[in-house]
Amino acid sequence: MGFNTIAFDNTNGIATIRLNRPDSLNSFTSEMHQELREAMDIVEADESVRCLVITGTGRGFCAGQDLTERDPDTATKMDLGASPDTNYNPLTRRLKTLPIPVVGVVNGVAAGAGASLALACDLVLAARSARFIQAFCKIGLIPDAGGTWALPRLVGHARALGLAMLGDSVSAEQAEALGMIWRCIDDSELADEAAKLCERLAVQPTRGLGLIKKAMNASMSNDLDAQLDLERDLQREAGLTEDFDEGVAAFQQKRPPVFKGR
Ligand code: T3D
Repeated sequence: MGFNTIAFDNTNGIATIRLNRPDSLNSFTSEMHQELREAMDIVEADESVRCLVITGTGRGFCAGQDLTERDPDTATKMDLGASPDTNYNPLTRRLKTLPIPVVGVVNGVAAGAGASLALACDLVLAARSARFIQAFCKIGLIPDAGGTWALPRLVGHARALGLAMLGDSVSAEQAEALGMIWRCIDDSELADEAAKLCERLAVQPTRGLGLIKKAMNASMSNDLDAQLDLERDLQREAGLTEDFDEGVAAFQQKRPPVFKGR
């Protein structure tokens, strides 16, 4: 695939987007956003993809917006609302609504919108040496790309405010303890553990996992009645999948199920 700022792979039901600007810790440029849109188009159009991985090359996961694309001296102020509108928000929305599991493999520092990108993933594995930094406050900005939505929901209001207002570095171990990520893994084991996790996810009942994701995300804003109604509707949908039939048949026949993601 002819990308300059990312690497894209699609093998055995697992698509991988690797941010690939290691010299600037994989910070986001306009070009990278364009390439991410193209990669997401491929993922969304390909029904054989049953798990998406987002990771980074080198010692960083992603250091947020590439600040060399911003001019502090410009007399005409840039509209910084346009950047989320065009680039960050669509990406976050696409990751949150993608009906397959999205695994963030945080290989190194995740700062600013890079931290928000990690938190927009469904399951996050981080190398023990990785760090999460809400760097926005250090340059007078606010957490974007869904950061102010994800953080309080993951770690609670008080911690979210502390992290966002101070911009302190949170180790992967602390992130796991805070409930910000799924697991912190020794650096030397990250690639293997991530591969194992994704291989496992890619043979699960994909449509069921997509519906679980939809229900969990909706629960963030639904009241109990609305959520119960949604569970009913999604269960109805899950019950119509081939994988549900296969799961029940395999249970009754005392054999391992073979799910096709349909
Ligand atoms: O503008 C909009 O579109 C609005 C939306 C904004 C969303 C945002 O993400 S705002 C937040 C932007 N990000 C930051 O403020 C983080 C800036 N980076 C850092 O604070 C540090 O680099 C880190 C804490 C992430 C890592 O520190 P460290 O010491 O491990 O590495 P380093 O030496 O600072 O960085 C290594 C290289 O990457 C360095 O380049 P050099 O000197 O070797 O040529 C550094 O300049 C470059 N780099 C790191 N982050 C960025 C970057 N280059 C451009 N933009 C970056 N964000």
